[in-house]
Amino acid sequence: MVNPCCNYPCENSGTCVRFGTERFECDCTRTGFHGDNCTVPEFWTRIHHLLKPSPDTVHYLLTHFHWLWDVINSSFLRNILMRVVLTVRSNFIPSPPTFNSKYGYLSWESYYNLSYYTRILPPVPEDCPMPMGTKGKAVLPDPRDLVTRFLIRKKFRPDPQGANLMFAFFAQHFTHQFFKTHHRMGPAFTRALSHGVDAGHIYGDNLERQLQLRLHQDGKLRYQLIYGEMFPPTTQEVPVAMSYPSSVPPSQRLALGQEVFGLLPGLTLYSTLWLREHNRVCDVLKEVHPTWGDEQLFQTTRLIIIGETIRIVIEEYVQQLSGYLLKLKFDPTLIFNDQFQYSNRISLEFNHLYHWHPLMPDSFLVDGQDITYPDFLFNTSVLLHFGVEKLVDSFARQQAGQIGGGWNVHARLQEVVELVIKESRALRVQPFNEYRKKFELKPYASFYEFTDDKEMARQLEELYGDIDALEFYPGLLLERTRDSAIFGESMVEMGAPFSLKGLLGNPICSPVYWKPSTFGGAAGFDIVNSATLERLVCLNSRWCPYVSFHVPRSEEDHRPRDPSTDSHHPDSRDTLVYTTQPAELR
Ligand code: ACD
Repeated sequence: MVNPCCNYPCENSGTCVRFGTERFECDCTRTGFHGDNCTVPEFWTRIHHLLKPSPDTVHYLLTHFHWLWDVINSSFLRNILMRVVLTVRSNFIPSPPTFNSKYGYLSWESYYNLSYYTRILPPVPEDCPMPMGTKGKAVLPDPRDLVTRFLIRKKFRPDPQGANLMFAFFAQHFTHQFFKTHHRMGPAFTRALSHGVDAGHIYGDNLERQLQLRLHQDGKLRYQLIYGEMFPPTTQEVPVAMSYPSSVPPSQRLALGQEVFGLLPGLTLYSTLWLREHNRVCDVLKEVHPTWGDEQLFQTTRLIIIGETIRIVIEEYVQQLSGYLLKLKFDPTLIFNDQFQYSNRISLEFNHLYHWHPLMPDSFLVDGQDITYPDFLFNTSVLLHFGVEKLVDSFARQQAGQIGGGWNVHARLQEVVELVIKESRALRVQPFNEYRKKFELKPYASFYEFTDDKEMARQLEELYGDIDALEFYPGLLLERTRDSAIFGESMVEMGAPFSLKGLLGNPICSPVYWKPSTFGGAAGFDIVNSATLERLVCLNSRWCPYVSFHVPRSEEDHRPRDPSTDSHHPDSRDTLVYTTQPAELR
């Protein structure tokens, strides 16, 4: 007898419970619906649905009518709309978290065991007749074939919203603090046990690593000086485990918070910037708190770094990604009067969704030199050779790829993309259309509705047999993109809830923490409240390059920067050339 829950019979987030062999019941409690399949709306649900505009309408409004947004952004309406964005998005995420890859029903174990990524939808039951439930084919398409046919790049397609490589590397650097699959334990597990923005990619994901990376003096992190400039120390000086291939000489193995950040100069660049920022903030705090010891300076600086990160992510990174004309605002007080749980659990679906490999270009153009993948990967000398300023300037001027729409993944990344698909099968991730429903989007009725490319639709139909059997990750990457947008509807509507819940669910955003004393008083709180990508770079470099998450738009931005005239940011301190070196690093 087929498990009746394999049909996903419960709509509107109802819970399917099996009784005996043939019977099931949908638990519709607090879904706003009732009936056998939770399909009959209650009165207020009906009203709400009548009044609610479609995601496409909202997106259109948010990305058009400059004049209107100019008015809104400089009035009280900005705060009202930002509050709506935060609460509406966060409400999609169950909090406390629910399932994991082992438990498709609520259990204490899945709540309590932080080693698992959580799951928004339970796994496809083990006893279903088909891999995706009851629909589609008995055998899913070969991952290699799928990736080769629909995902591998033919010709580089830039992101129409203008994201650059500073954006792409930020995405990778920032997310690898909370996406850290524990490969030894398996794809269901994570090493990042705080499940959020904890700056573990700077300080390590455990205390032992953190203590190794710290200088134990004035709260600072260890570093090396090269021609008077601060860089991460080598693993010879700080012997933390890093994943470098044996070809990298010991003198070029940089010791970083995240084990894999030696992989790309863009990642070591951000690690260097945050290292400098951490040590700079320690100096600021020490000046106002001469009595504080190393530990308090370190801990308080870490909270400031987390705050700076969240501000940059919301006000610049998500701003760039969304293409919204509403000026996004990081202000935790906006939701202090709303019901909101200050906690977060990273989900497997969020991890899969965020495999944005199409962002990567065909090669890397640094200071006029075209660097190919083999010369770029694991080459820490790129950073040491060009320096922070030239790398930022170059990455900020180079376009990143469009994420959605298919055929835009560089061939070097083929295996990583295949791995996402293989993992999602091993962990029995539910079909794309089930996730569409979970996030209150209409499920696609056919492959021809899903993509405008008729040939792609035809082939997908042939491979999957049924639109309701299309997988989650291919669905997100192949869905038709919105006009002039980086990706399609589903990536935004599913990605935004995970993101905003994760960012605002951070303890520093709670009423208990969000006050000056948490950050060492006004000076520290000011650093959090004025953080920008430009300040992160220009307060920690010798001259101020072109810095942004988008490629140059204005003539001024196109102008080459000149080290002799583009000197420090006006309020930068004179600590950029480091002359003192602690004894143990000399
Ligand atoms: C909104 C804001 C616009 C959202 C646009 C796109 C969202 C798509 C994917 C995720 C985007 C950003 C991720 C940023 C931060 C992740 C933080 C996670 C913290 C644990 O319309 O609501």
